[in-house]
Amino acid sequence: MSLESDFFDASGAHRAAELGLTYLPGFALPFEPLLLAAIRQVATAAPFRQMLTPGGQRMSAAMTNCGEVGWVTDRKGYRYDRLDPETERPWPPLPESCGRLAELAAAAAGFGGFRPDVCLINRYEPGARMSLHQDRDERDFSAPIVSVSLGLGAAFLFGGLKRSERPHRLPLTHGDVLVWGGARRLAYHGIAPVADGSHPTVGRMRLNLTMRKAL
Ligand code: MD3
Ligand code: FE
Repeated sequence: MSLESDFFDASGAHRAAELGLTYLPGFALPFEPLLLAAIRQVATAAPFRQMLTPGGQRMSAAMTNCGEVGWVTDRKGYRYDRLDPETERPWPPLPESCGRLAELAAAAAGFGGFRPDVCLINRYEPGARMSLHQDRDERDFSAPIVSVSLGLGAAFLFGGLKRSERPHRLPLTHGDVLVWGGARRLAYHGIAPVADGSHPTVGRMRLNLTMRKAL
């Protein structure tokens, strides 16, 4: 059996726990209207933009942030910044609906009292992807990361602590929530190119929210 097969079969929950993540299928569905309204509001104040990597490549996913800080990348590097470099103003506040969802999901995964201070929002149009990387710009790796997928589905690539480990492929769909904590917090991960399609409420895109404690 290949490493990439049937992650979410009958034994999926067990496999997920082994890998240091908690999969909560459909957990965000009751929050969908609140989340979509929140994303629209954030994007009005801090528009989605395709940032430049330190190597000079334009990212294919467009991003924005809300919260006390926002994750940014440019020729100078990756970092969290209190100001949006596009508007030179603070990022819009983290909507209450996002904070509450993150706290509920983290608690369901055994991380009580999680209070995110930033939500990074990624927007993938068909063909956009995110190559394998680690999230290590946060100060405290003991805090979990809560991720919410909306809109078009995508294959999530979940590797090990070394880039050379072959990643598992996990299909993520609208409303799915994942909580990453513990040993796998620093695992390599990415998103395979998003296939073309249209989601009934979100349209021709995939949206991903990651709620984090950066400070
Ligand atoms: C596993 N986003 O924004 S979310 C990112 O779907 C990012 O847009 C992807 O990777 C997306 O940095 C994946 C799931 C995720 C987020 C953070 C993680 C998985 C993670 C941190 C550690 C391990
Ligand atoms: Fe990441």
